[in-house]
Amino acid sequence: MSNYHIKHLEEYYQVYRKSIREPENFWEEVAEEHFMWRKKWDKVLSWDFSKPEVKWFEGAQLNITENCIDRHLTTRGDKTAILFEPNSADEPAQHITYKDLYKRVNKFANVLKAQGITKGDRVCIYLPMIPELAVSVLACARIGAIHSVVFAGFSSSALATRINDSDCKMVITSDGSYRGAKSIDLKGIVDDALEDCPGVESVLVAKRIHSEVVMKEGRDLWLQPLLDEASEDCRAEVMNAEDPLFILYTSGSTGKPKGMVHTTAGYMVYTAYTFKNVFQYREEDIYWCTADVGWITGHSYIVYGPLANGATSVMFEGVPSFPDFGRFWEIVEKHKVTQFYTAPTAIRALAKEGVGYLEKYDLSSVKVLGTVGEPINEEAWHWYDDNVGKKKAPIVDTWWQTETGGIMITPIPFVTPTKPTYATLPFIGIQPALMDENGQEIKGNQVDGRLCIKFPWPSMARTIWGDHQRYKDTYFSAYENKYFTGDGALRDEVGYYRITGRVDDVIIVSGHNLGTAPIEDAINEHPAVSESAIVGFPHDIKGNALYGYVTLKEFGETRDHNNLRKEINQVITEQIGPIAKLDKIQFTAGLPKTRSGKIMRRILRKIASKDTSNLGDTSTLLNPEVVQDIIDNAL
Ligand code: 7RM
Repeated sequence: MSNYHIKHLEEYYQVYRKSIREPENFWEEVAEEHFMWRKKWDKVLSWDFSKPEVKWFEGAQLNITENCIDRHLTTRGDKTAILFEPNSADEPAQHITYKDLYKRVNKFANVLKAQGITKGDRVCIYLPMIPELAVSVLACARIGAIHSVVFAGFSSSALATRINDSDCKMVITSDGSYRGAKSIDLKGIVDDALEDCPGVESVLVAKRIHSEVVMKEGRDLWLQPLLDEASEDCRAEVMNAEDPLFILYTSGSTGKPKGMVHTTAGYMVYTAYTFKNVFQYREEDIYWCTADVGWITGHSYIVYGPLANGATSVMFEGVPSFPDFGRFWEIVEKHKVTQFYTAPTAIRALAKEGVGYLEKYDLSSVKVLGTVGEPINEEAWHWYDDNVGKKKAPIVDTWWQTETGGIMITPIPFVTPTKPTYATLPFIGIQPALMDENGQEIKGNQVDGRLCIKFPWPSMARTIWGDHQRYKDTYFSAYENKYFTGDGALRDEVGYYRITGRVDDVIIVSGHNLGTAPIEDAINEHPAVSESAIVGFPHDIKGNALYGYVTLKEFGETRDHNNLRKEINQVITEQIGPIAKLDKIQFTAGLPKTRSGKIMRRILRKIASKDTSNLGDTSTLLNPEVVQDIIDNAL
């Protein structure tokens, strides 16, 4: 029996049981048979969730790029590794073969070295979805530098916070980026950010839109001339299993973003193994994940997981609506995409435009459909199933997190019978638990609770950069000896899981996680604002949208409210990015607070969702009179 490729349900249960009963033997076999090691491990796993400390494959040595590139050269050298589809449908696609990728990554790695980057240094990557993004990620990994990719939709101030938090020495960016009909001045954003980043010594700039940019003498360098001069060979740095591979920031419910640290061997093994099974990947497939490499989905399932399997991974620079809402389907037809992985928010946005855009294209190549990022509603699930998969391509609703590194709860296509809105069964090696309010595990089926994981898995984040205590407090303190996900879930009569959503103050808008606190902090910077509270409310396309309750200082009251709304969204755009803009802003005389001064978001959430029939217990409120006023003026 092959543990690596699961092909039917009986086999899933068998392999699952083995992975739970003998996790070390199980993962050792997977690691042994499918990867290239410079040195094997001394110990498969050691762990202690009370510290918390988790180590996989301790003592092993490897380089992940040898697994993602070098070892494919003899068997797949001329196969396309990255299939780049540009923003403009008129610009030709680029087929980057494994041989090409090898050369490009090595050249880039040599440029990094020549600029003084060495093992353990942090490099911030702020690039659009162009090949240089994947190449620079791999180039860092080649020499053991820790990459920190920041999604190129974040503002200069969000970028600066992330650069400084992990003390990045270098930033890799481009002159600008294309996004549909627009272009964005990325270099200008980097320049603004670097005003506040004294630790950055150099900036490498790729040319994408050929705009005029200011190059700062002694700091900024054009990338291409350096690459032209660099050698195509770069020895891969020998890394220890637990050496950090990358940092990726995710927003928490409070405080600054958390730099999740992922390490090398476990991350590689788990992302490769999940990729193979969750997408039932086969050699001749053309796999496309529409995420941005700026998010964990892009790290694990555009770059590392697919390349570790020698797959062809499509990388799309553009947006689903440009030049029109048929773009995704045009690309599927053009490249005969076999696996298509996207977010519910994209599905809803496309569904709204009607099936006309789909009908123009031949989608018969599609075998597997995937979703990720937020709960998928039943209507969107059926639309996807009926119109894109024509009821023949199973939908894998994959639940996971930046922190988990890889897919955790998911159907295996053609193996697990799917059920709309259910992520179904835990993946191999994953031990979920539902917990009640009192910290007890809820056993049995047809129950709901807070979702935890009871046992380590290879790709879990090991810490928060620079703040291990926060890692412990956030994930390992709510329930003893368990990883707490921050999500609620229910388990149905056959043991299938349905993720019901966040139980903390993180709101997922169009698949982007937004913490309420940083947005409130941004709003409160506006001189006319006294205080604010943000809640989510249901939105047809975005899943959730943001509703802000804002109280003004006295002089603010005399200002034009629509202008103020614009200014508040402007501050948010500057501090965080346009993704965090508020859909609705209600100016209120006060915010409902408990006697201890906590804003009662529960009430505000209900008002924003137009569900005021039962506001629950308001007896602990310090100022119950504001509630009626807020209801009367709700938007
Ligand atoms: C991969 C990713 C994590 C949060 C997570 C959930 C939500 C993700 C699903 C989902 C329901 C899903 N990482 N989430 N996938 N909710 N069904 N299939 O999205 O760090 O950006 O977000 O996203 O709340 O905790 S993430």
